[in-house]
Amino acid sequence: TSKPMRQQRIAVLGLGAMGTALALTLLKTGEQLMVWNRTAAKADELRNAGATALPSLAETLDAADVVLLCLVNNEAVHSILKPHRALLQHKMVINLTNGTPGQARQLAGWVQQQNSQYLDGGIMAIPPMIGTEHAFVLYSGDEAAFKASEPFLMHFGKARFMGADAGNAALYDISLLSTMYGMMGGFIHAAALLRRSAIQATAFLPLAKAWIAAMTPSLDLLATQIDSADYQSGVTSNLAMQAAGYENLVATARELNIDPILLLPMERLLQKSLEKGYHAADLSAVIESL
Ligand code: FVH
Repeated sequence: TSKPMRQQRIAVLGLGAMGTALALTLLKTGEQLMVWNRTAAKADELRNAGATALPSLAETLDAADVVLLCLVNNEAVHSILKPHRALLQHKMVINLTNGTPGQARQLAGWVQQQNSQYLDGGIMAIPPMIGTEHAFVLYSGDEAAFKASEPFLMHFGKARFMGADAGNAALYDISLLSTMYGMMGGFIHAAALLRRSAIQATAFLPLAKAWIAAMTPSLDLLATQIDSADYQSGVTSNLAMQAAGYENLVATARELNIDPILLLPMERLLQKSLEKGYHAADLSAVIESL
């Protein structure tokens, strides 16, 4: 008779808002889980939910097959793993900490030197979304590690493998966050303008959402123009007109004594684009000035 395969022992390191959400999700799916956090008290909730919290990081690493990290940044990841490098032999390291593509590649190289597999991840969700249909997580690095861990990774949200380059997940993650911060920064600036007239952000919200939804399809044309470097094809709103209109965004902020700091980089890019002769092109042409 053949022995049943031992279940992989997963350790979640980092029990902030996100690490806790990840660990609770795995516990709900019946995974045997070890947890560790620098501030030990944060493991209490998970211990009560059925996780094992060993007294030290060394004991946790020693007992784990899969080491899943979710810390504040990659400096913290490296700083906790480095002193225990000898315990990382033949493990699977899954790092869901936000970082740069370069950091992910460096960590991948370092983990491989310890004879372990490295998978980097970018979580596209906030903690309450983990385990819901709206969450997705981007992974890159060791494909065999991804395939082997997919059965539990899929519980966090849709799991998408972005390629063998460990930096890819971070590249897409940062690109999506850049898109998000542009939108949120714009909304916060708008709310500051409206507040001058005692208009609540919540009252403005329906209009803002309708406008964002109406404008989202225009990304299709922008993307096509960028990929072809033909910034004039299909243009309906030329850059000279947009630059003139944009001046009113900055002027309105100043008129209302609102710092135009969030608007100024785009104003500068529009001016640079005009200097380069892109008067008849679309907004996509500003990419040439980045
Ligand atoms: N929360 C979110 O909305 C986003 C969603 C997308 C993904 N991010 C990234 O997830 C990582 C963790 O974020 P978080 O929300 O869990 O953050 P915190 O609640 O602030 O917890 C931070 C944990 O990191 C530990 N930590 C910090 N410094 C160190 C260190 N030098 N050594 C060891 N651990 C460290 C901290 O421990 P403690 O302060 O409780 O002792 C927490 O466990 C992050 O990359 C997001 O960008 C979240």
